[in-house]
Amino acid sequence: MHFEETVMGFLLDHQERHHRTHHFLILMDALISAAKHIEHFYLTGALKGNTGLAGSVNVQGEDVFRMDQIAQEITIHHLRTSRRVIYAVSEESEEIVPINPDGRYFVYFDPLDGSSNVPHGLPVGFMFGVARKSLEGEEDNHLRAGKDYIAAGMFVIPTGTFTLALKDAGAWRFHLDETMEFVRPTRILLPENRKNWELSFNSANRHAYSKGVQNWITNNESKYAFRYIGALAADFHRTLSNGGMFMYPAIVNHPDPRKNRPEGKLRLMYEASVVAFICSEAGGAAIGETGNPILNVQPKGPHQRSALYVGSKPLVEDITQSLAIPNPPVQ
Ligand code: AFP
Repeated sequence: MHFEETVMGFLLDHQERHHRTHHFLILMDALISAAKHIEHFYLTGALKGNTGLAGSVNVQGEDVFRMDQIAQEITIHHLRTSRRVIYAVSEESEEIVPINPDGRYFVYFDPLDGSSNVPHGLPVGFMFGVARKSLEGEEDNHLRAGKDYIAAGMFVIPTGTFTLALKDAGAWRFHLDETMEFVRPTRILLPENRKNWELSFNSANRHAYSKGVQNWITNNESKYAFRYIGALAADFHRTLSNGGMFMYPAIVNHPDPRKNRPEGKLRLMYEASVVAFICSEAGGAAIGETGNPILNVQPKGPHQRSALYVGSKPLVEDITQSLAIPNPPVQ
């Protein structure tokens, strides 16, 4: 028989080797339990009538699905019982959720990202970033920039894959086994060979991107395969494995100016910073619309938005040149 190393065994070893506390393990156990619980509900979503709308809108003004509510309830429950979390920021809650003043961590999460896939039972993400409270001196700010996260991860539900990045310790992928354990830690490094690199963006928006980005796409699209699932965790999972770039540029040239999103669409704390952190541990890079590193962006609010270009360094560096040009003519 062949037995695999579990995620908990991997993390225990990691903590011990770095002389770290058990608190992080308890938090990780809570997040992993939440993900398995969400996965369970998602798999039976259609049969149990849970794939429809809940009848409310969230803080972003978007329709909330019943599954969004279920995933939020599950995650908050597990974070509470861990007793290790001070505050949580969730896509599903306008206000920052106070959990336990004696906790040690801040968790920023989207329990079910990629809602348009929910009615079809197609992949969605459970994405999270973790920061630790200041252990010396006063707590300055519980809304941390990505560079101050200590870990970030994404479960692609219901595919049984989990990617976890640990500060200065790499990005790792795990798979769910038949006993519902995440096993087989596998180091993820973006491939340097361009052979399988892919581009991923919502092509329906391309004429609304800045002229620099439109030109870049025109000059580069034929060199790479193109894939788009519509759920960041699933699309970025491919980018990490195959190399290339995922982007969600700012919308600045929409024919209906009211639909412009100069600040970008994705949420900084639980989408852009999460994948930027993972990507950096996998040897890649992530920038915003002005070419600024996503990891350096200090959030001003829990639900701040951001444009995002993330993936293999040569592509991210290359598109930075196009972002720097104010508004060149489309070629
Ligand atoms: P929802 O959770 O509101 O569906 O948003 C998902 C998401 O934030 C991200 O996961 C996708 O990459 C992106 O939006 C898809 O957006 P488009 O539907 O505009 O392509």
